[in-house]
Amino acid sequence: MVHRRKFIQASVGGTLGIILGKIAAGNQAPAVLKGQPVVISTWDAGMEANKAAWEILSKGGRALDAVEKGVMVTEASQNCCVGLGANPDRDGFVTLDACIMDEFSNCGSVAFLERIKHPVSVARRVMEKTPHVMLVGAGAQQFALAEGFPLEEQKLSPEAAGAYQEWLLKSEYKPPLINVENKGHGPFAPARLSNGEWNHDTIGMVAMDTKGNLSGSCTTSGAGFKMRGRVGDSPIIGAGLFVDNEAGACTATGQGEDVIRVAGSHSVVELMRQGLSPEAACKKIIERIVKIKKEKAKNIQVAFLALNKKGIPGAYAIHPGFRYAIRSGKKEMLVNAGSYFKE
Ligand code: SD4
Repeated sequence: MVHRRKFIQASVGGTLGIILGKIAAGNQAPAVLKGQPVVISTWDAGMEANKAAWEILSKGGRALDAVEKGVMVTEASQNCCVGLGANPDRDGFVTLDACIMDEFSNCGSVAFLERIKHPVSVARRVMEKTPHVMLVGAGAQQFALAEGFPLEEQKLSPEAAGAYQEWLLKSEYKPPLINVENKGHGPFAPARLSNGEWNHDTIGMVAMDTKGNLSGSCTTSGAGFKMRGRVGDSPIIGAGLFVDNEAGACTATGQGEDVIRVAGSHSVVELMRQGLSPEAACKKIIERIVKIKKEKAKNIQVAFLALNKKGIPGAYAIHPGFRYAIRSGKKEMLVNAGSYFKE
């Protein structure tokens, strides 16, 4: 019986495809057939990360494995701002934050971690091998080494090294939380790489597997030239990531301080529990942030990306420009999210 049902789902997916067409001007999230695995992740780098996640999901693997392997691609890419080649803090050190959460509400997190290539995997070890949820700084590094993760040399990408040298010219000794010049996207605006690709300092990913179970991960180098010791929303369960296997999953990107103050991802998931669509839930929490920040909202970017239990994705941002990658069935694409401000 179970086998027969699985067969029917598979053939429906095979015949019709899973994701439907290109995104129209309305920025509609693509429809996904119920019962099929799906992975979504933030920004353009999500396309490559989703490929690795899809390798696992398409073979019936667990969403937890998919979201770890997926974001490891971004962490390892020297072409990206997420891992050890990313923008350093104001003292010149790259410090990394990451977390992971599974369908049983198990979760693990590391913050202010230095010289470790795959913080998301250390976060998973915290989840699986310790009685704790979060390890930070020297303690997190000590745990990583004890678990066999090698101590790497920090090697800034040419873009990060250049940006840091430029920042040093003025050396404004405060975290650049608000930056009006780049139209309100703050220090979290995507950077154009020399190869023409757009790049970002964070990836958040959520996935649903063939069993309908949800998991999520989030990994970042945080705000460029931040104060030493600054930790954003990304490694904080309920802020940068939240998974509830009954209600849905959500991840956040953008100015972490403003995600933390509304317990962003948790709030989005609770609204999905109450029946809101993923996009409507993301929009409500974006509106809450805008209300709190008042005029300052014009100068910050925050975006949420969510998936409900039916495998439907949705997203919303304060400003235009946020997009996410989706992979499901045989198709893959980038989707532009709607935003509070229209330009
Ligand atoms: C942080 N939320 O550290 C992260 C940064 C980010 O796109 O998402 N950038 O605040």
